[in-house]
Amino acid sequence: MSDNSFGKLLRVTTFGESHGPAIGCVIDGCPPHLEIEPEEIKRELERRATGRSRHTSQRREADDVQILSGVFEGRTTGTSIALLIENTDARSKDYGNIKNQFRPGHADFTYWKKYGIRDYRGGGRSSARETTMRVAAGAIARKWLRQELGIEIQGWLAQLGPIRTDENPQWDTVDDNPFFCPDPARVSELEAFMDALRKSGDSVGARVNVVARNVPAGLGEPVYGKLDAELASAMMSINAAKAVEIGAGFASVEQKGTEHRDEMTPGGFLSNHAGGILGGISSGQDILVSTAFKPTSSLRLPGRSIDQDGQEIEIVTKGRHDPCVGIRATPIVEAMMALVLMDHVLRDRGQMGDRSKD
Ligand code: EPS
Repeated sequence: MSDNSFGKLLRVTTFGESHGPAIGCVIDGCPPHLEIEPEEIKRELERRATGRSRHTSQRREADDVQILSGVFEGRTTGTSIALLIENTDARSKDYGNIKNQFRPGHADFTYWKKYGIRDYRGGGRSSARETTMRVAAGAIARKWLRQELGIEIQGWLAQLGPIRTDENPQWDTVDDNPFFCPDPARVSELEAFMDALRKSGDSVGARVNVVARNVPAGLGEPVYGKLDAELASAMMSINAAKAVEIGAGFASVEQKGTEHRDEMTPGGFLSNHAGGILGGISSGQDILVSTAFKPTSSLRLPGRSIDQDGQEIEIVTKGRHDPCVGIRATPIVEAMMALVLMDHVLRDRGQMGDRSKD
């Protein structure tokens, strides 16, 4: 059964292919009276877009968003919000030579195995172009969370290939460089690394972290709608995501209980190994999520593969690809955090009432 929607009370459905006429989404369940202008969505889209630095794909989309419904005189009306962005810079001929071939490490093999038909142009539905609509919808969720509960969401690049980037974070500098690196002292190293990588024709992975601050205790729906389970699912649904950690994550394997437990005092918790979630419910601490993105699989370096007839081939991908898709992932993980949290605030209110008015 196909599944292009997520969320329960805030439900987002996305549609569109990378080289189709347009991509779009429908957001159902946003409460009325939220002020929202296209420029506010556009600001977030610009942060994610390709072609804004030499370190990303050079495809140059305007990403002008049209609000087709659900907003009247600058405010949400409570009806479904439809957003549309036209694709204006697709170059489908770049894909002509691999239309019957599978890129190793790419979804085009499994899409073919599953559906038996393939939109080979730019990866079709499996393209990272799809993440545009997550960010558009996330801009609305982010604004609602800030206004309603003062929740602030901040993402950043934590590691690119071998380079750790968040040992000395200066949070107000994250948006000052094309990597979303929180440490200005590491930016020139990242630039040099990426320039050499791009020249070599290879790609690399990255780790992107996100924190949500001022999240009230009580969000999360045990046992199958735990907040951490749904955050992990949301992050893993992003293209190229390969691992998600909440709080201490895999490091908790080596921790002792006395180290991992977040001791409590009348003044609050003394640490945050739990990543702000206990038993699937937010504790009131910062929510910490870390996502690993694999190296991009569209490479101009030749590799061994097969074609749709199962014959051995040598594959070379042309086109304008990201040497590190994780560079553009920060706005996407922020958007997914916002969408999951807003859905959970609405779900919590459905059962428990409006805690902010207590
Ligand atoms: C992508 C390949 C490139 C990127 C695209 C994601 O597309 P194309 O081959 O059509 O130039 O530009 O990213 C976007 C267009 C975007 O807006 O994120 C891929 O294979 O995932």
